[in-house]
Amino acid sequence: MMELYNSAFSTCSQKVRLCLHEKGLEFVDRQLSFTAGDHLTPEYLALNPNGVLPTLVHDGVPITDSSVICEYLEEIMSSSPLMPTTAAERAKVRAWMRYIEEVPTTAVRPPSFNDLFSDANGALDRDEFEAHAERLPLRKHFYLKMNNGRFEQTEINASLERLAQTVQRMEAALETGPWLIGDMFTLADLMLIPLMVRMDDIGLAHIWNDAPRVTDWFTRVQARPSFYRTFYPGARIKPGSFSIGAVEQVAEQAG
Ligand SMILES: N[C@@H](CCC(=O)N[C@@H](CS)C(=O)NCC(=O)O)C(=O)O
Repeated sequence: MMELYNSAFSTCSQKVRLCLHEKGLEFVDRQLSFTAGDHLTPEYLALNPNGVLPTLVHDGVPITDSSVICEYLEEIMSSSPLMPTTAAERAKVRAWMRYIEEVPTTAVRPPSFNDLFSDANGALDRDEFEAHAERLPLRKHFYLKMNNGRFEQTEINASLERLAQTVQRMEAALETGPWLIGDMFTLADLMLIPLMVRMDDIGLAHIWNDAPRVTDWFTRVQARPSFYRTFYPGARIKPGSFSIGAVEQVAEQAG
């Protein structure tokens, strides 16, 4: 039995939901609320001492970190593979995964936080805010960079530069597409989907205005059944951005 402790709109949770749906695996959806502090309770910290989502519990064993969970699922479920057959190609996927963890996953956070949580974080006075940050096992210093609930423009600019680099690298890799590693849809593609969705939702889709292969790739990923199962109503943060009809239309067009 698999249980996924996750949140509808957390990008890291979405990575794992995509992977579970790609593999057709059933799971119990355990939704936690950040605002209620569900990720910081002693019970959850016993599963994931980092106090972040997601965590997969498989037959009672907690598995943490979205990339690790996806590789774990790949190991235990060989059907619908998301890793290539040769060691050299698997190394390429892993290199993408490390890059994705280091660059776009961290870069998308400051603009996301400014867009999504600045009102809630800004409503706290500095003492309350620091007390909250103090409770975060992994993210205290990340939170403390915010002032009045917002990251400074210099931080946002650095994020935008790093996200643009990601898109440029995708555009170059897709020359031999349709996927990042050639013919096969792999964990490298999968890990980027929630980040691109988030960029789209917070008004950063212009970053791939001049990247036609990335634009096509983004249309193709939205045609996969795993996409609309992962981004169900409420799982995207742009109001009204989700409509099953629109996604199905994209799927039809993509054939
Ligand atoms: N490396 C971890 C990072 C997980 C992570 O940062 N999750 C975010 C949601 S996407 C979170 O739980 N943040 C908690 C917070 O901001 O307090 C993974 O990929 O699972």
